[in-house]
Formats: sequence, C-alpha cells, structure tokens
Amino acid sequence: MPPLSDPAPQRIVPESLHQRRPIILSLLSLLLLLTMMIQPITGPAGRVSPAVAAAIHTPLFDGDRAYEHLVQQCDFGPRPPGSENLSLCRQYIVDRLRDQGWTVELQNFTYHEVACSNVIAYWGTRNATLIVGAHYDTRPVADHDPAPENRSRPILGANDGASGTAVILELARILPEDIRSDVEFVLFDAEDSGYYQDWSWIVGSTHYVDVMPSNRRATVRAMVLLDMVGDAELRLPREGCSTRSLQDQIWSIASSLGHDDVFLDTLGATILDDHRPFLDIGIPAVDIIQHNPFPWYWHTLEDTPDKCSADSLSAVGGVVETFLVETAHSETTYPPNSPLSDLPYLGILAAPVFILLVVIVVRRRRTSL
Ligand code: 1BN
Ligand code: ZN
Repeated sequence: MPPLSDPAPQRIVPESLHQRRPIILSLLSLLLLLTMMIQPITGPAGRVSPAVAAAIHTPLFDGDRAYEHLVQQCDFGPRPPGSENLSLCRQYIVDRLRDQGWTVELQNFTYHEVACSNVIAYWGTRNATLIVGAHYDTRPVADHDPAPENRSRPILGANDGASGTAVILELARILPEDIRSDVEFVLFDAEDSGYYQDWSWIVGSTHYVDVMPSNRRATVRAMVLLDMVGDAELRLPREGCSTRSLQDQIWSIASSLGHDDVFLDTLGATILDDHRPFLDIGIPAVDIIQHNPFPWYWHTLEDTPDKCSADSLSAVGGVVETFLVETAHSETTYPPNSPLSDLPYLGILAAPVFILLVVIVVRRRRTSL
C-alpha cells in the first residue's frame, strides 16, 4: 500500500485546459444536439428527378371557373352545420359533381342532435387510392372579429370553406378520365365549429375515418386536404403534421410550375385540421393551408370573395391536378414521418438538462481525481 504522503501519479493536464474541460464538453454536447436538430426541409423525395421534371404535366385547371364556384357558395350566405344555407350549398356541390359524371353519395351523421353530411364523389366502383378533401361548412361565429357585436354572427367563409371546395369542383371537371377512378373527393361537414357551444373541430372527417372499412384504410395511399387556399396574397408554408415525403412531392411540383412564391419552403405550424384523422390511422396526408399567419380576416365577417383570387385558386388547383396525374398510375408510396423528426423539439427541451448533467459529471470526476 503506498504511503499516504505518496499519492498515486496523476495525469498531468494543463490547469487552464482542466478548468475549461467542462465548458468544452458542454459546447461539444450542444453542438451534437444542434446537429441532431437540423433536418433538411427537403429530403430526397422532395427533389424533382430529371424524368419527372421533363414529364411535367401542363395543368388544365381554370382559376376563373373555380372562383365562380367560390362566389356561388357564398351567395347562399353563411353555411354553418345544420343550416338551410348549408343544405342548399350541399345540393349545389352534389349537382356540380354529378354534372361531370361523378357518382355522389351523402354520408349522413348526427352530431349534438344536428344532422350533418359529408359529400363523397367517386368514379365507377369506390376504391380510389387518392383522396382529395376540403370542408364546405363555415364557422357559426366570427369570434375573431375586432367588433364585439359581430362575434356571435356567422362568417361567410369565402376563403375558409368555399375556396377548397371550389378547387375540388373544378378538379372534378378537368381531371383526365383515365385517372378518375383513382381519385375520391370528399367535402367534409362540421370542420369549423370548435369552441362554439360544446362542439369539437373536424367532426366530419373524424366520422369519415371512423366508418372507413379496414380494407379501404389499407389501400388509400394519400390524402390531400385543401383549406384556405383562396387568398389573393396566397402564402402556404408547410404544415407541420403533414407526411413529409408527400408534402415534398407536392412542393416540388409547385416549384416546377413556378409557384415558389405561393408554396413557401418554410416550416409552419401544426394545425388541427381534417387531415389529422387520416394521419391517426396511418394514411399519409398533407394539409395545404395558409397559416403562420392566418389571413387577417380569419374567423371574422371580412372573409368575403373580394379577399380571394382566381390566380390563387389556379396555382393550387394546377399543382394538385399535376400531383394526381403524376401519382395515379405510379406506385409511389409515402413513408410516415420518422419519430426522429420530433427530435428538434425534444432537443430544445432536453439541451439545458443535458448540458447541466455533463457539467455535474465532469466536476465530480475532477474532484475525485
Ligand atoms: C382551419 C380553418 N381551421 C379552422 N378554420 C382549423 C383550426 C382549428 C385552426 C383550430 C386553428 C385552430
Ligand atoms: Zn375556420
């Protein structure tokens, strides 16, 4: 046993380096966490392969016709669930879809004693692998209106309700016949009544998914949701819950068609919207929605047709049309987002705790040496 006066030989570390070691280690761990947090917005699926770029489809979508559908819906007045206006608007939607040869079914359900109906359009037998959806109801209260006396009145929903529906009605006209059986259109009821009385959001899409048979759930490859796509100054960041690989393909098509100014390559927020029930059962889904910020007139009495434009509807319609044409006869599948894509948020939360732990461990080691 060595004498007490003769301590075990120590590694000789320059004093300044010894003192700085916890800091260096902390900085290195922080660097590691930051590296984990950085994820490219555009993954490999987001790049346009030369073949796809060369074969890019020239859209037939007519923005003026879509805008006319938007105005026609607003002419019925506000269209909250259960209202006479919504019934008339529903009949307008059904008639326009049938005019174009689609088979249309109403999926009726009752919520809080109010009769609601999703409108479903398909071609031939109902086994499409691609779903395009939008809500056609409008918010029963303008609770974001600056004037308190307006906040209990229902909104017109030119952008929030009519715009996505208008794009679908025009898509139903121009979609090439050879891909129609690959596509199902769904107009959801009761999306926009959350916080009104004791209503929830996304009631119609939740019902649609609840009654979807398991064989159908397994065959649907993608769901594309259109919500608030009509603003004249349309800006669409990437919605945060959407399936990234599917979103990459759509944003890439938008870029090829020259719509980078509309389909922004920036990450927006996660939105509680009609795509969520699909994601919850494992169907890849993307929400194309103006947000971050929502338009200034969102959920106010100012959501009227003059805020919208045919050009914006045309940009979105052309991109979705191209997506459907490109995808219908392909074998493309969309892997779900990896759990690692949550790392940025986990990293932000965990970083300070992690650094503190490293400092404590290093200090302990130093004092025990
Ligand atoms: C979209 C359009 N939404 C409502 N109108 C979905 C939404 C729900 C947005 C809650 C923000 C909060
Ligand atoms: Zn809304």
